[in-house]
Amino acid sequence: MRIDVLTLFPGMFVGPLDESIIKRARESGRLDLEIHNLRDYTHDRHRTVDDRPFGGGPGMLLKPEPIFEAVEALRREGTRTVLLSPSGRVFTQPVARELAELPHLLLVCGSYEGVDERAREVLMDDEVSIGDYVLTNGALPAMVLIDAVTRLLPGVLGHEESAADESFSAGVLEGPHYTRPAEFRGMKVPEVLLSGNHAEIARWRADQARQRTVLRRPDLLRSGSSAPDGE
Ligand code: 9D3
Repeated sequence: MRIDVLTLFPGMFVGPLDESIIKRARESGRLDLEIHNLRDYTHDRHRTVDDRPFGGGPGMLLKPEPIFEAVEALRREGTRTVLLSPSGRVFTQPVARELAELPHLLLVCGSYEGVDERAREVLMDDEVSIGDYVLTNGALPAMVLIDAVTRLLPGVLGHEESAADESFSAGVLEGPHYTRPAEFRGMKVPEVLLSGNHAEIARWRADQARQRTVLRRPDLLRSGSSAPDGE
């Protein structure tokens, strides 16, 4: 998959996307990722990307000209142009799966108070928020999206990791896990896990997961759907 990112803060993307699984996905060619500076698509001597809102009000808006130039230069046939914005549809695992099917994402990071409505209306195919809290700009949300989408691309995760996903995320939280030693600072691993009784272990785990979900995320149980990841 090809992903292009348009941002005012390209430096924020250095580091997080150069580690671990994303790094491997890039090295193997399964993810082709490029970061672009919106300022490179300006023509005035101050490289102006923002301006004050007509009608007044707080903050600044991204002006349309650089966004139009950049998006028109970077998109092609089959591109999904996605604006990261607090007003977007909320990013969930089903949305990640939907985007992972596409050949090319062009992610446009919102900044300041937002973008000129004409750029949103004409250029954006989709608009995504990562949740109901206020961030300073759309760069971290873009990285969250890239991370969630990349691990779904064919061949990026090992078979064990991806299979684990399917069976354990069926609408409940995970229960507790333990590794060696069997006793640590007086704290013992639950006896059942050492018993070798796999049917009883499975029952215990399912019960622990259900209890934890009732306590922490009752919304997951009441939401109706029993499909994996809440689809
Ligand atoms: C005064 C209204 N604010 C919206 C709640 C304005 C505003 C705040 C923060 C406009 C943009 C931003 C910067 N945030 C993003 O661009 C953003 C974001 C977020 O803040 N939370 C969750 N997801 C996202 S995706 C992009």
